[in-house]
Amino acid sequence: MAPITLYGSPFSLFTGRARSYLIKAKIDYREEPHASSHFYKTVLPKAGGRRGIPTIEFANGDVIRDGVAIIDHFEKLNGHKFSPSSPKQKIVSRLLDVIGAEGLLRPCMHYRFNHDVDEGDFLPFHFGTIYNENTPRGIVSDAKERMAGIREFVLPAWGVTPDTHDLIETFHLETLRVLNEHFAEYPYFLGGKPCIGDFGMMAPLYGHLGRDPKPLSLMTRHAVRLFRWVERMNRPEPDIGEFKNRQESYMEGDLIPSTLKSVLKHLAKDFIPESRAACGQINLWLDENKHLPSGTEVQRSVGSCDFEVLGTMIKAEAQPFRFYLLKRMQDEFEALESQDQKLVKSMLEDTGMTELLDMKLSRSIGRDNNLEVWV
Ligand SMILES: N[C@@H](CCC(=O)N[C@@H](CS)C(=O)NCC(=O)O)C(=O)O
Repeated sequence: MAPITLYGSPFSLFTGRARSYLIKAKIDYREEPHASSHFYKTVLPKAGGRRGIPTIEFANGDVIRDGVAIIDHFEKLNGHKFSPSSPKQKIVSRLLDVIGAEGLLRPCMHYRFNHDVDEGDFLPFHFGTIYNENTPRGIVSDAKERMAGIREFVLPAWGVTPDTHDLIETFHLETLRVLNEHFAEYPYFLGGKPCIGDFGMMAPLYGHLGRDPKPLSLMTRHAVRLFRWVERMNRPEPDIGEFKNRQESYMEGDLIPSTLKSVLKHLAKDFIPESRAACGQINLWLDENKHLPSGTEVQRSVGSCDFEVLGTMIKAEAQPFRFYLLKRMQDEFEALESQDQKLVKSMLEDTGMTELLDMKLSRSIGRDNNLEVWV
């Protein structure tokens, strides 16, 4: 079979998740920048007109836009190889996916734009490659101008302002610590092979936090076992040589080990207050926008919300996509037998995550023509 084309970029957060999946699933692909006339003329119209990476193109010309849809596609084809089937692990896999892909963007944006922006050509080079068709002043100076714009206008949308810098950094160091402790014991989140949640967590932990100069130096200094997980996730073999247990399977007995519970407990301190506030804001917006015809494209954000994390107030945009992913966890939970639901609930209680089961949008999100749409 001819290789598929992965439109992406080495420093892109969401490409990191899809790429890791393709590597682990041993799917032949070639990665290319999306700044090309072929992408704009041929791929973009089939991607619902929404420019974004990752997007993949098959040899027959079919296109899938969005990392979630790409992974869904291959999971279906390969018999859900990376989807655990026992109740607690199933839920934790979905939970890590949404936290990774949508809930850890503040440190990603902070370190990239408040620490690394003046670190030589590292970032301007990468930005240049995603916009390289229109660079009247040359790739590097054009990229620098774009990056200054992102710093000024995009960072606040994620809640990254001078008032929140200290919190973001302290929180991130604790994230490194708890993840490092987990990966000192286990090669992947759920044992000897990656689950969907591992791929979700690769989004922030590779492209930004495990690759940009400053956060990479923090990771190598404070969290070598986490660094090894990042490496491992980008290799086709299991890469678990330093572990005694070389079984390539999820932990037995539907175990969620205490090291993973500590990770979830820590992440809940940021993820829960933001999700609660965002859910309220999006539902308010949906109430005010009842007239939207079914099939309307879902915007990245619909207003902003305020919440408190460990004593610091944060204002960030409320993003429906978080709830598109969270619903997958809720759906899995609702499909469980009531005995299993009890086990899952008690595990979620231990980690401070129970509230997530009830955080629902009043209108659901589907997909049409490669776009997320209001149903
Ligand atoms: N929900 C999408 C988000 C993809 C996304 O926002 N990607 C960013 C880069 S990491 C992007 O494409 N930005 C606009 C661009 O580069 O054209 C996914 O999971 O794939």
